[in-house]
Amino acid sequence: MKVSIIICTYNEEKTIANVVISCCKFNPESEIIVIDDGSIDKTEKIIKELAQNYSFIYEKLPVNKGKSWAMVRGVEISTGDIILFFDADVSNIKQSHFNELLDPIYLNSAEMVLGQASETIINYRIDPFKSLTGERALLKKDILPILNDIREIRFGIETFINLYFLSEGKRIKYIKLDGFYHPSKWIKTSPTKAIKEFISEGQEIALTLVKNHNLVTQHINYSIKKQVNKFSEYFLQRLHK
Ligand SMILES: Nc1nc2c(ncn2[C@@H]2O[C@H](COP(=O)(O)OP(=O)(O)OP(=O)(O)O)[C@@H](O)[C@H]2O)c(=O)[nH]1
Ligand SMILES: [Mg+2]
Repeated sequence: MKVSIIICTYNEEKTIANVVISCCKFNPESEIIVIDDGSIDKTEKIIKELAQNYSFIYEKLPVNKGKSWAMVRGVEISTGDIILFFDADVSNIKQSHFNELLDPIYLNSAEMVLGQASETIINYRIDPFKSLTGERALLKKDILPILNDIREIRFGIETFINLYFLSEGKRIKYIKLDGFYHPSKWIKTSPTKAIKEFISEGQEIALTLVKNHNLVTQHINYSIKKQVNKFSEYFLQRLHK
């Protein structure tokens, strides 16, 4: 199965080169797609220089459209069967991280794999935001039906994808990426900007949850049904003994 790695970037001049190089170097067989979400820093210049030595697809959106728009655009132009979304602000990327993210999909032991940086300010075990990670692998065919629903929901996209997969009863696997570093926005920007971004992202996520309560209900129904089935199987087995 062919893999398309989609890197969405918005003003990540400090980290973009290393992310693109790592993706290319560790995945020579994969298609690498960089969607530049209208960056106004040195991102474009850096990427154009990289294109002389590395092979990847680069598309720049004329204006900033938000993370979800960029991710959907990446999927639309991808040709792989497996999609691996990869944030552009991360570092300490190792070959093993790609294997860990992709193997469960190859082996059909999960329909979506969510990678979590070990190097963040919140401990992996208790991080309430770990399901909103930017490193996620899934089958393209599973995300195609919701492309139009997620295009404009900006930072609500991860919440929507998670809810959709849960409501469809798909298996989600969490993995810890050892050594992988993801800077929080409190480190990336000034405190005022970080607070502003935190509030607007929170609103986008909350709005996604409220608007898609049907998916939440569907997931709850699915979980109840699964539990009931498990119990009935257990009792039937006991009865037959
Ligand atoms: N902030 C932001 N990031 C974007 C946008 N479009 C694409 N991105 C990329 O999406 C990825 C995640 O963005 P971040 O701002 O780091 O958000 P996050 O990692 O989900 O959130 P924090 O951990 O709270 O910082 C990065 O690779 C960005 O460059 C956009 O419109 N705004
Ligand atoms: Mg980030």
